[in-house]
Amino acid sequence: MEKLKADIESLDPYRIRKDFPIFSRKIRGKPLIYFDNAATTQKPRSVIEAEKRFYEETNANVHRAVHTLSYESTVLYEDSHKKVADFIGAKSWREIIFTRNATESINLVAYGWGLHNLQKGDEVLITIMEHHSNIVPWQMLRDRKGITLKILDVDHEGRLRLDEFPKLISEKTKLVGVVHASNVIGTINPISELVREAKKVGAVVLVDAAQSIPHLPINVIELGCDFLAASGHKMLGPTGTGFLYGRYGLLKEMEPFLYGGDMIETVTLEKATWNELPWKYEAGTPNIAGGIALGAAIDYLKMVGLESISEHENELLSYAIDRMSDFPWIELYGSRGSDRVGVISFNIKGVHPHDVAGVLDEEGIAVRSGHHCAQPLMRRLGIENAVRASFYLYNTREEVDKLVEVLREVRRLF
Ligand code: 7TS
Repeated sequence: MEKLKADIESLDPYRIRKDFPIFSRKIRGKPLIYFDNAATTQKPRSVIEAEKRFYEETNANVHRAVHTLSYESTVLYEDSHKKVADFIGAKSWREIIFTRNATESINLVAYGWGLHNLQKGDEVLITIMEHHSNIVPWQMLRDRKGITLKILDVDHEGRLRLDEFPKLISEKTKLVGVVHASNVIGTINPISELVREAKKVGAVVLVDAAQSIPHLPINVIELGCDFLAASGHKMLGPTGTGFLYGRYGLLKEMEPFLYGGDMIETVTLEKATWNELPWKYEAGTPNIAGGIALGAAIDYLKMVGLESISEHENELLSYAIDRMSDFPWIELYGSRGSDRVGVISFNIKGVHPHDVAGVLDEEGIAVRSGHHCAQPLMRRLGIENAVRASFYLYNTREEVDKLVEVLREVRRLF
C-alpha cells in the first residue's frame, strides 16, 4: 500500500506532456489545452513510433505466409492481444478480439450473439446513460427479432436507479448492457453489483468500458462480466483500434459477425468451418500496425500506472468542480461525489454551448459541445446540448485555471 501511495504521487503531468509531440503545437498562437479526451486521446511518441516502425521494418500481412516479415508481423500482432488480455485480467488472449472501435465491439455482440440467441419475447436491459452505440444495435434487434428493450433510469444526480433494477430484470432478461463510466457526466456504475443480480436470472452482461478502461484499473474477472467493449483510441492507441473481451465459452459458441478470409478453418463450395479464437471474429486483413501500436499504448499506461492516472484525474476533477461551482451562472451536471471519472459537462446560462466551445477554441482550449451521442441521457437531464471538458494524464491544474478564466470571459462577452 505504501508503495502504491508513492507511485500515485509520482505522476507528473509536465513530464508526461514531453512524451506527446502534439503539445508542442500552437492553436491560434496559444498553447494547446486538450480537454476532449472522452472523444479520443492524444498519442505518446512511443505509440506513434510503434506504428511507424512497423511500416518501416516489418510490414507484411498476418497469418498468411511463411516468410520472415509475415512471421514477425504475426507475432507482434498476437503479442498485442496478449498485452490487452493481461491489462484487463482476462484468462486467455484468445478472449480478445481486435475491432475498429467500441461501436464495432458492441455490434459484434449484437450480431454474433444477439441475432442468434434472442427470440421474440426475450428482453434486453440497458440504461438511459448509454452512448448511442449501446442503444441503437439493441433497437435494431428489437425491430428484427421482436425482443423487448427495457431501460434503467437515473436519479437527478445521474446515478443509476439501482432500486428499480430488480423490478426490470426477470427470467426473460437475456442480456444486460451497461456503460461502466458515462461519457457525459462521468458516473462510474457499480458493475459487480449489477452482474450479481443479472447472474441470478442467467443474463449475459455486456460492459461498455470505453470511458473506464483508459482511466481506472479494471479486471474482467473481478467485474464478472461476459463481454467488455473498449476503444483503443481513447486509451492512447491509434484511431481505428478497439477491442472486445468475451468469455471463452461464449465466443466459442457464438456465430461470426463478418465472414470471409482469415476467419475460416476450411472452406468447400458448400460450407465453411471457423478458425480458432480470436481469429474467428477478425475477418479480413486487420489494422495490424494499429493493433501493434495499441500494445505500445498499453505499455505506456502500465509504465505510468492506472492507479496514478485515476488519482491524478480525480484531483483535477474535484479542483475543476470546486472552481466552477463558485459561479452561479455555470450549470454543472452529474453527481458531486467521487464516483466519477474526469468528465465534466456544463452550460453557461443563456449561452449556446457551441458558442462557449468557439470562444474556448480561440484560446487554444479543445472541448466538445453538443449531445455527446447520448441524447436519451441529455433529455433526461433536461437539456439538449452541453459543453464537455474531459481530462487525462497530461492535463494540469494550470489548464483548469485557464479554462475557468476563459469561461469568465465568455460570461462577460455574452
Ligand atoms: N461508449 C462510450 C461510453 C463512449 O463514450 C463512446 C465514444 C463509445 C461507446 C463509442 O466509441 P467509438 O470508439 O466506437 O467511437 N464516445 C465519444 C464521445 O463521448 N465523444 O466522441 C466519442
